[in-house]
Amino acid sequence: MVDNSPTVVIFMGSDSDWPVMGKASQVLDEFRVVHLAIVSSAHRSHDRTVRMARTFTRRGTRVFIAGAGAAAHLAGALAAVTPRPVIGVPLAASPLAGMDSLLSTAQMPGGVPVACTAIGEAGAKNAALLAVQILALSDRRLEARLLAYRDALEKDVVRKDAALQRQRRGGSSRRAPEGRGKLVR
Ligand code: RP5
Repeated sequence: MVDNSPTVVIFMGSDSDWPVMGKASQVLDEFRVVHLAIVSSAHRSHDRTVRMARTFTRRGTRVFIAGAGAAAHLAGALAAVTPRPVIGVPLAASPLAGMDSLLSTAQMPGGVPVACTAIGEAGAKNAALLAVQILALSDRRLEARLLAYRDALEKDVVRKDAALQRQRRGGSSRRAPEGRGKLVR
């Protein structure tokens, strides 16, 4: 969903980050959260990034998500100029495979926090879910969608476990699962 006063803005340091950060956008779409995705670097277009963060803050954006790789200062640069929560997603974009961006995103000095998720796709997805959780604090309908999502996650695990148990019984309902421990649902 695209809007001039988006509830969430996803910043990316480069268009090369989109294949991963698109997962965050997909989650926000699923939860019907109005958002924008923008390419703007903390280093290559610093002034523009700061200007945009200030403009979106003024327009009412509630949460910022920042995905960047290598020396990932994007989330920190946003957090420096907005009082709104900033969630950083470290990306694997250099020979250090994301360890560089993980540390440069997470290791903020005291006083200017950034919430930091896992490296890569799981982190992008979780950044969006965390944003939804923050928004759900003051939105009961969003909270209901979140609870339904969690419920679906659990059902999926139960379904997968049931399939595993069927497979291990080899079709017989009387044989116990083999292996070191019995799997319990
Ligand atoms: C970071 O450098 C970007 O966030 C990206 O992850 C990485 C590489 O950028 P490109 O060289 O692909 O533009 O600033």
